[in-house]
Amino acid sequence: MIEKTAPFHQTGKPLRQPIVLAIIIYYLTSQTSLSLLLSSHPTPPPIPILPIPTSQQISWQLTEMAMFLHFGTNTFTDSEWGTGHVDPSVFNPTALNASQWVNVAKDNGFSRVILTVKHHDGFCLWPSEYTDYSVKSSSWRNGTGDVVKELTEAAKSAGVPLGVYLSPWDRHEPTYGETLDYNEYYMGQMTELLTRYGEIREVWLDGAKDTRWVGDESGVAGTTCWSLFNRSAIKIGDTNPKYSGEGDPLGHDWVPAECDVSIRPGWFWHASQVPKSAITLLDLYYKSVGRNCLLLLNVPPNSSGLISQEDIRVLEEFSEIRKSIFSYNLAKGALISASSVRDGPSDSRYGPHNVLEEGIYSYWAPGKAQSHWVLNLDFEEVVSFNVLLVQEPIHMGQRIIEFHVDFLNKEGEWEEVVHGTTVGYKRLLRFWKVESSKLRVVIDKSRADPLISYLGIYKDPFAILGRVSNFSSTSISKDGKPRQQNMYHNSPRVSSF
Ligand code: FUL
Repeated sequence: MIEKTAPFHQTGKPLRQPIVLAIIIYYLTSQTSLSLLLSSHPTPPPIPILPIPTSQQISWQLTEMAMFLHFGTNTFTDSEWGTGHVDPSVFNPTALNASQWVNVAKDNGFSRVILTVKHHDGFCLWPSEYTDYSVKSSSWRNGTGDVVKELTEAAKSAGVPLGVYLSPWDRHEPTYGETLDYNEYYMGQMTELLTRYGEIREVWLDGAKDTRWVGDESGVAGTTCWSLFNRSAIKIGDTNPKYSGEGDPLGHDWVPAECDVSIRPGWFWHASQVPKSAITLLDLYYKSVGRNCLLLLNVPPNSSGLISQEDIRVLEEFSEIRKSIFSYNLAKGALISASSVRDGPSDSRYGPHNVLEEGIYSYWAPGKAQSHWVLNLDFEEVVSFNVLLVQEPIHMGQRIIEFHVDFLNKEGEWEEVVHGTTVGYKRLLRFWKVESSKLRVVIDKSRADPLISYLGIYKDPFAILGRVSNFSSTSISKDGKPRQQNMYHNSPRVSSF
């Protein structure tokens, strides 16, 4: 620039051109976007909006699904809540194999297992020093067995973290009701569990602090589900299902929700009960993991000490179905653009292509202080899909309050496909099948600049709008394809389920 202007001075010509140039440069550089482009400093990352999760809470949430194992004297007495006075000799799982439990969990996408080491009847699955009401008084392994030890070892060798459920309610222990004595008894047992068996990753309790119970035992979260929450609003034994199910957009604490549900009608195994279908489990997956929650699915070992084959078959089908739906993200075939990008369009750190990178740590961030936030997907050909997946980088706080998706219809007009509220770690929405080559995700309302870490669109051939009972006769073949003709509506609708 200096070299170029020098000849004007040398020839003694008036300085008019350099002045004009300087004015133009000054004018242009005073415009925000260009000044950003010319600046040698990148725009710093957006500031997280409080509350945010701890690293343990993030790891917990990323696991998506855990397996609950209800097992104890109830397994042998056909009951759910044992009286606490059943003869401990009834406990005799002759074929018990904790490795089978762990492998069934691991092979089917469950990243943790949680065992009822003591349920309400007070019977302990480990030889506690504080009571005789335990495996040591049972016929199993002549009273020398320890289920917690066997499971810990199996979990460790499979690399699956283990949690324990130590019921505070104890119908056997005579000190129950004497607050101090029972608390000491309970803490003594907890100490045994946490000191004898290596790492216990989770203690599952009602009224927990870092995560919350979603408020029902059917595995279903609210369609709006914030991880934001006020711990002070919780009263033990007095859950407000709506508050727990939806969370609190004004909450000061980060307390994500967990949806617990059993694969069978009861929590414990009963010879007369059968597992839910894989399609029902898929529906629960959409309504728990797909609503920013963790799914804790109970799969109770039977009286021989094994997970029943019929339950395993369902879990395998469930796993196949998830793979067949979610293994290919159709959005990968699209050209993605955004209404704006933080740090300017040439910067790749916050560009829209980040939404196709798996995981939560890279994300699309729009330009600062915008109020119009859109991600456009342009396909070369028409694609058909009926599921949308959106994820937020939750370490930056949960932001999105409302969003919707439009597609370009045959008349060349934008038409709404689906409307959703919160996103959080993961949001899945199902809708009538859409066929189009252009769609856009529009964020309508957000607590701060919205950030999106992943966007997926998929075809779910198992989806039938309506009540889940409609699914029950649908079964799938070994290759994961439905055996029954699905009932798709021809035109898209503004609805989701
Ligand atoms: C409830 C218990 O009463 C049920 O038996 C089951 O263990 C469930 C997970 O928690 O509070």
